[in-house]
Amino acid sequence: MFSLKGKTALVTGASYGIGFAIAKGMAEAGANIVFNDINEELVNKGLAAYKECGIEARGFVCDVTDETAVSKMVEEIGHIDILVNNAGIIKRIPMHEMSAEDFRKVVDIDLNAPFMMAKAVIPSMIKKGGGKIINICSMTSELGRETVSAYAAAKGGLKMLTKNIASEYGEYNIQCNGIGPGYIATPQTAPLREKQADGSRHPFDSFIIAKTPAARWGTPEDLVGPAVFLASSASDFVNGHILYVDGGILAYIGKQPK
Ligand code: NAP
Ligand code: GCO
Repeated sequence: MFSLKGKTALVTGASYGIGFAIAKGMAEAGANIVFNDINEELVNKGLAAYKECGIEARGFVCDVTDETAVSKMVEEIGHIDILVNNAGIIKRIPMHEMSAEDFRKVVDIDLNAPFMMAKAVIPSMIKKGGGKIINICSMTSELGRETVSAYAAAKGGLKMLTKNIASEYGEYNIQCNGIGPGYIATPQTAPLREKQADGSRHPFDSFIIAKTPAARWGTPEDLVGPAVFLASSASDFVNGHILYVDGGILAYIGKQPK
């Protein structure tokens, strides 16, 4: 029931990071992988990385905020059984210092784009008798923190978009669920883990370790099993659920500082 054999999975922003790990895991479960990224250099880097893992992926240059480009890419791919809305950015700026343009850019990529991607693939999923949509949400779909107002607003919206797609298209055997990663060691969080000048841990690194029962940062590989589960027939009666893969952060008040 966890096999993805014969399925076509499109993972957005998957040249590296979480998207790459999820796509690689889905390929190992039998899926045919298609991915996009924002420029040719990244797509070529991704193609080479997939090839190194023995995966013949198809790559597209497509900015997920450009609806015309999204429609063209989806048309070129043909039927998509599994869509993973992974592409995303964050801008860490105190809200009162953040420009409206920066706020809009984050919401455009992290919320508007998953809407446009899902809108593009759903008609074919309905025709084919079903499909799987997985939106990559966040701890900030539930919790806020300083400097991430746009990102939290977008990821909170993405949680509700996930529930609404589940509600509107469940009758067509389309399941739409979210994955809410905890703090994962990728380029996106690298600034939060940088060693200090004196060689000590970044304060945020220590903070996250104290806030996570697993006492570690997650890795992109930690998300593969949950993603394969939500992409497979094993989750055909799971719909509108946000599966938090956070090492227990959301369950834990946090360790008393020493
Ligand atoms: P990442 O390392 O920054 O990778 C994001 C990918 O999305 C990059 O390949 C990026 O390309 C691509 N992308 C950005 N804007 C795009 C656009 N307009 N069109 C197409 N592709 C675009 O991020 P990550 O850590 O792997 O995170 C992946 C997803 O997980 C994001 O949605 C993120 O919000 C979410 N997430 C991450 C964490 C974490 O702790 N890392 C936790 C929870 C959720 P560029 O290289 O050109 O930017
Ligand atoms: C931040 C981090 C987080 C993670 C992730 C947590 O600055 O707080 O980047 O937002 O990326 O979303 O789930």
